[in-house]
Amino acid sequence: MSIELQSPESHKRRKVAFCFIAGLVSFFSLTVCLFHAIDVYSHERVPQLRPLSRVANLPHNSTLDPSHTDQRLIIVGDVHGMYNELLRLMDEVKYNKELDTIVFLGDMITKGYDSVGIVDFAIENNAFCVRGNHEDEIMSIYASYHNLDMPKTYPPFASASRMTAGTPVSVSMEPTEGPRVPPKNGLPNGNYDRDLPLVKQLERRHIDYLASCPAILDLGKISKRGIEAVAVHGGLLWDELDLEKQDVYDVIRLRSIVPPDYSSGSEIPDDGIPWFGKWNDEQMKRKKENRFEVFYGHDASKGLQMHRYCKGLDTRCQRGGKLSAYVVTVTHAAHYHEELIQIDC
Ligand SMILES: [Mn+2]
Repeated sequence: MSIELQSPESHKRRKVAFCFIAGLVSFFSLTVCLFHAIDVYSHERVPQLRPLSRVANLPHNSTLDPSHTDQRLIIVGDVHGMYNELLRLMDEVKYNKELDTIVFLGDMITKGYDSVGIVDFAIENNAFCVRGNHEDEIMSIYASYHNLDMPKTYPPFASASRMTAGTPVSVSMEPTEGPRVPPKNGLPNGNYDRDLPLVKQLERRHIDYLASCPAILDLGKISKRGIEAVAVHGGLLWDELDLEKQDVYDVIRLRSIVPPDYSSGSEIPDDGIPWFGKWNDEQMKRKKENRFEVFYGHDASKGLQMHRYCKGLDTRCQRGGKLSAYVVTVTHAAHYHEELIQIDC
């Protein structure tokens, strides 16, 4: 048995090494703490999301003015992040930023490959929008990720507001209520795992743009028939004349109306009957001044729908369908031309 004696030099070297390692560990811990602190405090600095506005009007300078020729409204169905396809559609309609106003019918984002690109395009081109269920879900996930209050998505009542370039102003609201359907994991029907990578890519200007999209956008009297037109993502319930009193949850998600009286909605495509058939029939029974033509998306299972009082433009681009635009042009004083333009995806 032998005992190895340490020289005073090797003892000192060990002390130095120990101090060095201890210092490294402390430095590492401090860095980790610092990153946590930055994470927490940067989240706390993010302002709350703007609550959903129920009804907004397209501002006068963006609504077709019957005295100005060549102005156009380009109403675009569900894009779902299909950026190159959107650019191809804009080429096909010969989009002119000076004369044309674009309206997106919701579900601009998720599923496709470049949702951020779509929102950037919308911002750069002062496009208008309505909120789709996918924008709604992204709001919730964004709020959850940034420790914000859950967006007050379903206000029971809000007065009409005006929008300027995608931003509604002077929105007044009564106190709000939560989602009508119990949220899964605190989120209304969102797919957290699928959508979190997109949420992380969104900068504040993107989420502010999406938050500015109202549930219902009143487009004004844009047809030669002099009928008021509105844009929504899902649909409208035929038995409620007042747009302000339409149920916002339905407006964003409606696909069907259910028996016995067909006055309540469902998200399931073939639950009862399609909302738009009943809507179309009921408009004929209304006085002309109470009729609405509805442009909507959301129901790819029914595909393109061209009825007198409702036009469905979700043609499932993200699954190899088409991307659709309904283009309304003032051809000469108080004359309108309407045309469906599609591209293959
Ligand atoms: Mn949808």
